[in-house]
Amino acid sequence: MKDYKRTLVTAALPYANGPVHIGHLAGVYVPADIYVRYLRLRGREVLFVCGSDEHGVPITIKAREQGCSPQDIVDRYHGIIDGSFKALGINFDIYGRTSSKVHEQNASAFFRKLYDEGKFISKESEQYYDPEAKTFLADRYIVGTCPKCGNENAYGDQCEKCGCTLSPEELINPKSKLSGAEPVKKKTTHWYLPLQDYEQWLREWILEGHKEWRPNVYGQVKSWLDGGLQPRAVTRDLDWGVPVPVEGAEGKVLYVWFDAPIGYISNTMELLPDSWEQWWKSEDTKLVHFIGKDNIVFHCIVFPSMLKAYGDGFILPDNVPSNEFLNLEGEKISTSRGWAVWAHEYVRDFPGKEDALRYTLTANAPETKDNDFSWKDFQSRNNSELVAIFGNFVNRAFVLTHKYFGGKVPARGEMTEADREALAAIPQLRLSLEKNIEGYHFREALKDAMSMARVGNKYISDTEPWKLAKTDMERTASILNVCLQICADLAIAFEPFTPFACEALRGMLGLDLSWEDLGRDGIVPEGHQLGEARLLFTKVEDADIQKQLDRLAAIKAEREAAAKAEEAKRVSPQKAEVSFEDFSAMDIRTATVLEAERVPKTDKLLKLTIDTGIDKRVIVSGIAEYYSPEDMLGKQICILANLAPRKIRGIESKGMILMARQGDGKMRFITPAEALNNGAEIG
Ligand code: B3M
Ligand code: ZN
Repeated sequence: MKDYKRTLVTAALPYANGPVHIGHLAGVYVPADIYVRYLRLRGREVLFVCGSDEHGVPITIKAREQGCSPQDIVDRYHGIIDGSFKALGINFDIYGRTSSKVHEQNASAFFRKLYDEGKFISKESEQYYDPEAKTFLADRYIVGTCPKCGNENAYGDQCEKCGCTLSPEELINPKSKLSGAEPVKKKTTHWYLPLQDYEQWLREWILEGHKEWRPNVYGQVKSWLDGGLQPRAVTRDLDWGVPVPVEGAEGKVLYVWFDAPIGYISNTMELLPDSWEQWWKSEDTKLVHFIGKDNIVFHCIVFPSMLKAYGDGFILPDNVPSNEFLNLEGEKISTSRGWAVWAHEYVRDFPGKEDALRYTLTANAPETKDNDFSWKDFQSRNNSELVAIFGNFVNRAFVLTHKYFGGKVPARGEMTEADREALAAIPQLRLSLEKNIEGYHFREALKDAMSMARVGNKYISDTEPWKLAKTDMERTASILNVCLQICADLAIAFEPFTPFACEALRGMLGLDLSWEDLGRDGIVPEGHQLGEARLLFTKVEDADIQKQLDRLAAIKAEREAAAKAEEAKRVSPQKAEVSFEDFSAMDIRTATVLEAERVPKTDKLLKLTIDTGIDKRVIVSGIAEYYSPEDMLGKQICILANLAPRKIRGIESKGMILMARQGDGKMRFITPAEALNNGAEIG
């Protein structure tokens, strides 16, 4: 394993077109922060870089939807996102933004160097153009009818209703989202990075050189390489982004996925204008990219190829620990459908419980497969683990030391086997915790820290100092001395995971603790005066959880109602043509309902006795879901009188009531615009 002097940690730049949610936190930002906190605790030189990704089509769409500028959108969400990270203790050294001047200059210069050195290929292609808005249209800007499901609001790249991927050519009746005009094809030139030229090098660097990368990352890279790399566009026809620094390229900007990764470098430049290169161009720097699985290709293939093409000593990532996805209450988190727990709303609704979210998202982290977040599990993690084990142990140790020894750390007498065993467990768990964090296995590392808390909690429960104090204060003193050593261990071991509680615990201990103290016996010296005992964690109440569940239920109900309304509008295709003769053979009449009753042992059938003007007869009809017998009494309806009679549930039914059925299945009987005589002929 190479011995690096420093570590540069990047976390994927969140799009500033909305807040971050727990899926982002679990996937990228909490694991990255755990890793950086651990390195800082160990005294390693580390830089933690992130920032808002402020370009790209989704931001321009959101701006149009909200009738404001893209800059307004990114200003709003950059602030919300930055505030969320700070509130949750995710402490970047810089949280920059790609709409910054530094980034525009840097990204532009980066592109121009590759352009001047002929690293791009240019291709003329035909793109969709809005003749009225006089602008090229990204696929997202084209809407039309989905050929698969008939959804009239499908996008040029995807139908959100049936989930199929589309190209604008496949849309039926495509229209521009900007002007409603029908898009036309127009020639345009763009530049491409010929990724295929880097394939062999990527194989050697990753498939040969980084077999230790997570299987989901390694596997995805391998399948991309085995699938054969294609040239990737690095420019776009858009008016929001970094302008392409080439004469004649007006109206074109850098493609967001070319521009954003350079944002990592720009943010470092902004923070360290004189020394950024030691982080990005020194072999003594270990570079680690924390991302979600949908960003693997950009961080393992595209960005490294860009850096390789640029040369100038740029380093490549030593690892890209990408997580899978987190679901919410069994469903995929979806920004567009509002199915999410937004970080800033969590901070508002659960003040003082920032650790609880970090802890739960780490304990359930989707490190090797998608995982689920449920509010019940969150409550249980907080109440049964943080409060009942970690918090309870520390509280008992402090309260009893204050009660019996005035808060002074008591002397430790003769050690027993139980004392030695409890203290000896910590250094063992420390080794495992270190190995797990260094290997990016944060769920396992958290279990090691929790095991230390369980050791302490079991030790105090087994030794029961509160009972012993009645008869053997000396032994009580020894026990509490051991407990306080373990409290200090927890303050160190949990710092990467639950920083707020550990800050409070360090305050209560009144000690300056370093990672090297973890597991060292005697870190809490005899006679040392403890601070007041405070609860490190408080319970999550049922009512708090219910409020969140109700919020999600309301979102689901709204979504289902919208889907039903959408379904209701769906019109089935016209049936095959019939001749006038065919139609004339049907004898359709007005009739009035004289009696109505449910058909026993059925949910859907009503037995109606009607006056057709020709005769009185019985019709059995499947309308009980929509009408009660009382609803039908006295109503004038339309019937197909000469339908061959048939037995339904033993009842002879002569004819059929004409019903109108809409897309969602809702049915209504047909009645003449005004009352007519029964038997009036309908044609
Ligand atoms: N803005 C995040 C995403 O795909 C994307 C990351 C850029 S990191 C350079 O959600
Ligand atoms: Zn569809």
